[in-house]
Amino acid sequence: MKLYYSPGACSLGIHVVLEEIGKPYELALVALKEGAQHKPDYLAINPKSKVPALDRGDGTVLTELPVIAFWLAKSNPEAGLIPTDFEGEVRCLEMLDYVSGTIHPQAFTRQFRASNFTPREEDQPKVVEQGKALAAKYFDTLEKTWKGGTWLLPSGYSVADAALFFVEYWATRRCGMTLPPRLDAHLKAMLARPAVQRALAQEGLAA
Ligand SMILES: N[C@@H](CCC(=O)N[C@@H](CS)C(=O)NCC(=O)O)C(=O)O
Repeated sequence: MKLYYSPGACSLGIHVVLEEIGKPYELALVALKEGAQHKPDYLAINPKSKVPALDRGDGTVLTELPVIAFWLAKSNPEAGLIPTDFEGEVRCLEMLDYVSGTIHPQAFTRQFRASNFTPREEDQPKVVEQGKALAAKYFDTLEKTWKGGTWLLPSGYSVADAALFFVEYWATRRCGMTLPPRLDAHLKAMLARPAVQRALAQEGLAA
């Protein structure tokens, strides 16, 4: 397997999952800041110009973080990264989707790439403010509806935790946010996991 990633991008969530699984894989750098995602070499891998993408080693490539996380968890059941009952699995997918489909684009892409949301440069600070407000609102929703203990789901650690981790990491390390108590404890618990520490170190990121 080969993970196409960029340091500190959402691909960090999949990097953590691969480290949790512990099977051999390669990392392939896609330097987003240099526009590598738009170059023909990478478009041949992922025509959507995004990371993460996972080459599964059989000539096929998967894209979209929730789908990659789901596939990795289901094809490595011994790693115990997804609930085994149907309802638990559905709740896990629900969380993956909330992080990747709502929190990532609405709260954080607004802050990191305001120009994607408005053609007028003078409106960009407003877009960033909206992103900050939405991040606080979404994290507050998670805090109030938290059903797990240390981990997000009551069934225990799962790929949903790896997904929540990358937005918590952005919030605190890139955006200077203070997380509500359960999420703060969750981030600390994630940072204590050897798999997370290895993924951060391999990407050259501080814990
Ligand atoms: N829906 C995709 C979104 C992935 C995504 O937005 N990745 C960002 C990095 S965090 C990216 O590759 N951005 C490059 C660009 O937009 O040019 C997923 O969840 O995997």
